Amino acid sequence: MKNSKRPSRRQLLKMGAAAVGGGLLAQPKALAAESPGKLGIPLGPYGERSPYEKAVRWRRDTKTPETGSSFSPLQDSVGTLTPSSLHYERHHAGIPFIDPAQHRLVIHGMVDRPLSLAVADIKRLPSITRIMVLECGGNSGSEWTAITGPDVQRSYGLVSCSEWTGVSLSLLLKEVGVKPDASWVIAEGADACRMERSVPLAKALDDALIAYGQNGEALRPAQGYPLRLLLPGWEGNTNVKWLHSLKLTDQAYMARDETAKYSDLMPDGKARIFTYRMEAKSVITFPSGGQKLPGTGLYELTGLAWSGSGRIERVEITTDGGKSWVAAKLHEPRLPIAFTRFRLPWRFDGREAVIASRATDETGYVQPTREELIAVRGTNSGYHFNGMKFWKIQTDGTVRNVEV
Ligand SMILES: Nc1nc2c(c(=O)[nH]1)N[C@H]1C(S)=C(S)[C@@H](COP(=O)(O)O)O[C@H]1N2
Ligand SMILES: [Mo]
Repeated sequence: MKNSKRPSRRQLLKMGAAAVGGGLLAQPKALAAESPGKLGIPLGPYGERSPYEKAVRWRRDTKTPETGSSFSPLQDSVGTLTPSSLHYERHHAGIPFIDPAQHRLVIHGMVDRPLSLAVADIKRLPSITRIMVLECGGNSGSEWTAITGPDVQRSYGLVSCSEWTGVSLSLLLKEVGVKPDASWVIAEGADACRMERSVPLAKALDDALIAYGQNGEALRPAQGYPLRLLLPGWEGNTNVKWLHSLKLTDQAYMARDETAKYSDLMPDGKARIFTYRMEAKSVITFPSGGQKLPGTGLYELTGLAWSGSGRIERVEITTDGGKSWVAAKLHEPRLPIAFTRFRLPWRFDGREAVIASRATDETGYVQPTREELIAVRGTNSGYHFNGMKFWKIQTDGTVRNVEV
């Protein structure tokens, strides 16, 4: 480490003495325990994390364990990528078991040359890779009616960020020759419910991806192995997994998941439909609900921000319930439609503090308060909630959900 960095580091350790002092004293002992003399465990063919690491997805108990959602442990996350093993899951009919050698993607309907592609065919085409966030349209939906999520995982954990690799859908559409009157692509999955969504042709030609890779290896079965559709910035549901059919049409299908579900019932009784884009959102992951600060002193407030419209431009943090805001430091690189981690040093002096974050994206869109959102959309909908999240740090250091 460079000499110039030392004073600030020492100062930091001194300021956080309550939290780290014990650790420093215990260090010589810890080093002794690691001294040579005993062989470690053998090398393994596929990696595992340390048995000391306990972060897991959380799933509400349901009568049918094959369906439902599991939530990413955002409170335990560091950096900006979600390990594939902790990616949130949302399945309407369980995870199908698909042999990639048997699987095919059929592109048909209003096209000149229908195609049936094997996974191996798709892997021979020019590939692209992008880091991208995926968020369920229902993420934090419980916040519409009540501040019920006791922690950040259960309230905001239907979102994850991975590196995805695959083929541009526009390339495949060029191959089949889309007829001039076609305006929609109906995507269908090979799971038991044959989940379908209607995708406007413009989006399919713009930045849609047919992915086979996730974080440097094949997609996980839960994420759609062997092929899934990815629509950057659009609600999770449109990102059809186990993709086996793309049909070009001149109208939307009005499928279950774009009419009865994933539409927003407004206060006047009308519904917003095809509300695809996930707007800017952020949440503080530490300290967050259910955690306890071990004492007063210096901490780093940190969290995640993302936007379906592009890059995160700014994140501000309040520690006084929204009266004043300061700019947080943003980790680089800030990729469009990806997690951006933010942080801010903060001293807990033992007095109650109400904290929240507010994200602004590159379009200038500012994450609203829950009240601002409800004023426009009412509380009939369970979808597309992107309001701010307030946590209350109590005098004893415990952190709770709070309604501000
Ligand atoms: N075929 C199929 N695709 C699907 C689903 C599904 O149940 N079946 N669930 C959708 C929903 S609602 C979401 S939020 C995302 C979840 O993706 P993940 O499980 O990889 O996180 O996939 C979408 N694609
Ligand atoms: Mo979803």
